[in-house]
Amino acid sequence: LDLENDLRRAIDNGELVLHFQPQLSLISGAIVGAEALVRWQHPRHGLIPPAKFIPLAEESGLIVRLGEWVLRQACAQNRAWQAAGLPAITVAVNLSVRQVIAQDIVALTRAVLADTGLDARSLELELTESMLMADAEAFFRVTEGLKKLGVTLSIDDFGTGYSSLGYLKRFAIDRLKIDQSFVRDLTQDPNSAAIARAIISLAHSLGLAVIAEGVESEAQLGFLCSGNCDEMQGFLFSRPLPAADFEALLTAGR
Ligand code: G
Ligand code: G
Ligand code: MN
Ligand code: NA
Repeated sequence: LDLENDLRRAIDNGELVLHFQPQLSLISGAIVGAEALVRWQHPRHGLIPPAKFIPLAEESGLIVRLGEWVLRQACAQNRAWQAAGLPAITVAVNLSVRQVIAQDIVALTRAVLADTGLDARSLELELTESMLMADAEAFFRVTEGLKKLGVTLSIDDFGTGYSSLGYLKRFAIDRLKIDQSFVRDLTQDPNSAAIARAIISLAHSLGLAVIAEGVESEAQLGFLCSGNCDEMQGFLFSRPLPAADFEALLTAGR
């Protein structure tokens, strides 16, 4: 099993696929976004989840080409949905530390938006606190550059990093994604509930929007609604779906 060589070929052979997980407004109940999550349709091993190959892609440097494919595919797909007259949504793409350090992500994003014809406002890029900790100067340049393009920027897994909160006002961040670990324990653990409440309050005080990830139960949803969280994403509403299934959901909600 030589996954690294296989992965190199997979990118060229069209074995990567994107799944899309709906993001819902807690005010309107409408689908307002989709997180693009990559999977690998391996010819012999079947569908491989990203946790099995993203780390490998990062170590080998393949993450640059993989990330470029994901960004291009996600933007092209969202543009196609818009062209088909479906309700306008934002597509969110995960960036990894290695990608942001190893390539000019601002130039790439500018080129992909131009090539696909997608409006920058229909693209969100998910950054992590680990990027900021790896290289604060690069993080500043990248967030400024992406902000100038008009792209929405979010912090993924918010609350799990070790960075100071000061960066939230220094950098051009638009949204916080409350990490799944806090959402999971929301209704059993008073500390997780307090943290989730504090993140929502912090976000709103700074003029940022906030989305909860990993919502699996009605009880969690109720907590988040009464706590004024803006959006939710999780298995309660839908797992990440192949493009055709996501499109059917979006069409049904039109
Ligand atoms: O879809 P799933 O829950 O299995 O994703 C597992 C992890 O893989 C998540 O942390 C997610 O952020 C990451 N991931 C999924 N797709 C991408 C991608 O296109 N690029 C990067 N860098 N990470 C991704
Ligand atoms: O790290 P990131 O936030 O990008 O990871 C997203 C991952 O979370 C995806 O792999 C996705 O499949 C997973 N995920 C999304 N919703 C839920 C959920 O409700 N419960 C659990 N356990 N995982 C979820
Ligand atoms: Mn994410
Ligand atoms: Na996350």
